[in-house]
Parts: sequence; C-alpha cells; structure tokens
Amino acid sequence: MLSWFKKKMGETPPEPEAETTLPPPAGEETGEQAAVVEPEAASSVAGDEAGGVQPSAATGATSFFNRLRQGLSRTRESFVNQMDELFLGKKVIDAELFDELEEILITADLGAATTTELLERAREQVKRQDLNDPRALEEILQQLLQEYLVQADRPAELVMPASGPFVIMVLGVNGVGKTTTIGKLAYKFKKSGQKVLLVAADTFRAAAIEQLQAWGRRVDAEVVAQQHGADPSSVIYDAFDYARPRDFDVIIVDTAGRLHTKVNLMEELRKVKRVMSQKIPGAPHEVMLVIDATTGQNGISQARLFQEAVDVSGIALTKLDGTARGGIVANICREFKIPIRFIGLGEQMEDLRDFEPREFVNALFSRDRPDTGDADTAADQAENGPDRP
Ligand SMILES: Nc1nc2c(ncn2[C@@H]2O[C@H](COP(=O)(O)OP(=O)(O)OP(=O)(O)O)[C@@H](O)[C@H]2O)c(=O)[nH]1
Ligand SMILES: [Mg+2]
Repeated sequence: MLSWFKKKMGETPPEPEAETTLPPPAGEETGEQAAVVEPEAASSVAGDEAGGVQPSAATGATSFFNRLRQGLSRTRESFVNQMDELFLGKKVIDAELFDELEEILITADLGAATTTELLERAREQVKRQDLNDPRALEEILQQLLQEYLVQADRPAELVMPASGPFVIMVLGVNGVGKTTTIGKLAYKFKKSGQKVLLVAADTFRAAAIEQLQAWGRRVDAEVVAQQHGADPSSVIYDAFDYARPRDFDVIIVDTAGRLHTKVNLMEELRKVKRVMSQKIPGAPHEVMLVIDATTGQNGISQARLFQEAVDVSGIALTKLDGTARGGIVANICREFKIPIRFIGLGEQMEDLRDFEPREFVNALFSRDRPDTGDADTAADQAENGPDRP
C-alpha cells in the first residue's frame, strides 16, 4: 500500500509528527447562530482552547492492527463465529456447506450478486484442486474476498496537484458521517504537516455549520462559513477567495445531505462543483462520497444517485465499528469500482483509517490470539509512527 497521499512532481508527504498536541474535544461548544464567521476568529478560538492534550488512541500497548480488529469486532465476531460453527461441524466440502456459506455471506451484507460470483469461483477452485477439507475452503474464501477488495483498490492514494490547494468535496446522504469524516481527515492532513481549510457549504441543516466549526477547533483548522440558509455557492466563493493568498495545502468542503427534494440536492451539488472549478481550475480534485456501512443495500442505492449526479472519485465508508455486516465492503468495491480511500471506525478524530484490503481481510478473519505486534503494516508505521510500548 502506498502512503495515503502524495504531491505531484515527485514530492513525498512529510514525515508525520511523533505526537500531535491538540485541543480537547469541542463537540459541546455552540457557535453563534446565523453569524458570519471570520476565518481568523475561528482559528483563534482553537488557539485559545489549546490547553490540553487529547488522549490519543495511538498511545498504549494496543497495536494499530489490534485497533482495526477492535473496530471491526462486531463484524468479526459475527463472521468468525458463524464460520467456526460451520466449518467445525463439517468433515467434507459438499453442497450443503456451500448453501450454508451462502447464507452467512448474504447475512454479512456481501450482496446476492457478489456472493454468487464469489462462491462460483470458490467451487471452481475446490474442484480444480480436488479439495476436501472445509478449512481449505475457508482459506480460498479469504483469498477471494481479498481479491475483490484489491481490484477496487486501484490508486487509493490521494494525488495532490503540483501547485495550488488540493480541493476535496465531500458528499453523501444526511447522517452518513460527512462532517465527522471531514474532521478526521483534517486531523490526518494536519498531522502530516498540511495547512487545512474547512468550508461549511452545508447551509441547509441548522446545526451543520456549528458542527464543522467545532471540528475546526478540535483539530485546529480554519473554517469559512456564512449564516444558516446562505447560498452554498456563495460560501465557496468566499472561501476560495479567502484561501487564495493564504497558501492552504488542502481545502475540504462539507455539503448538504438533504434539501427539500432530492432533485434540488443533486442540482445544487452539481452547481457547487461547477463553482469550485470556476474559482480553482481542476477543482474539486477529489469528490469523496461518504457511505454509512450500517445502512446496507439501502446505503448503496442512495450512493448510486450521488454517483450519477456528480463524478465520484473516492469513497469513505463510515461506521464499520457499528455493524456486524462488514461484507458491505466487498459489495461496494464490486458495485462502484471506485477506490475506498478510508474507513471510519469510531467517532473520534483518530478513527479514520486508510483502507488496506489485506489488512482488512486479515482483521476480519482473525481469531482471538495474543497480539505480537507483527501485524502492523508499513502504511501504519508511515502514517502513525511505530507502536509505542
Ligand atoms: N460509530 C461511528 N459513528 C460515526 C462514524 N462516523 C460518523 N459517526 C457518527 O454519525 C453521526 C452523524 O455524523 P455526521 O458527521 O454528523 O453526518 P453527516 O453526514 O455530516 O450528517 P448531515 O450533516 O446531517 O448530513 C454522528 O453522531 C457521528 O458521530 C464512525 O465511523 N463510527
Ligand atoms: Mg454534516
């Protein structure tokens, strides 16, 4: 796996800082309602509040792989338990075993089409290699699942432009975790030494602006916002004008997940996107669709609407910690053929991980065993530094 972003012209991301001191969580703050917020004011509040060190999940004995396992514990336990029950009770690979396996995979949100295709390939392999041991089938399954995820993992890395800010437009149905993901992403970029600006272009929902400002304070990133009900395009204009002389590396734009009608929403998103490209040629460089893993097929159909309206370039899959149905990952990879860039495994700023297929499948299939720390990937080390004792 490559590092999670790179700059063009062969520049590599700077080394992450060993530990970042950030203000304490600021979810409870309330910003001034319907006020035009000056970017400097927003950032100075962050500075004022920077008194404590946010306890970081990166400290302590838990390895990053273990954190992934923990995040996926619901999925893993359900999946692994069912697999164990199935395979332990069987001596040979037969049609009944395949039927039961099919049920497990569909229950795990793998989707009917993906399940059928996957089992078809598994059957072929079993036949070709003349296998009898059910455990061998489990290995095949693991390998095939990983292949699905790897296929869609073509450049999962974000590529920043050679000059000017890297603009990310974040979209998705309401409540999927857009604003939270923006906060976490800003934290990741900040930790990598990038100068980040957040833009509150969700002016529809009353509390949306304050929520983004709270994240701005939490991760110490500036926020440009206007009042509730303002025209999102006008917010973009303001924000990009503000950004021009200030040398931001990354601009992340929050958008509405809901308007009066779906048609309105899609039209507005297209307009917002157009305005961005008028202000900064090439922007947005990344159109990131956020999907809530707990919503299953429904989430996928909703995501399809966004995909049709604007050209999505990457996916962030949130709330994988909150579902026992991790199979949705394979389903999304097959359905969208767009790289899953990040997965959300909790509500805190550290809970956004690069999506690494091999690591993901390993965590999903892993049984409870003492962690040796060996499982940390190079990507983990590069991103978060080595494990601390
Ligand atoms: N457990 C868990 N909760 C998450 C994750 N990501 C977001 N959430 C929670 O999901 C809820 C909705 O998140 P938001 O970020 O407000 O979602 P949104 O898409 O911006 O919502 P709207 O602005 O209403 O469209 C919040 O309570 C978040 O804390 C995740 O990865 N895991
Ligand atoms: Mg939001």
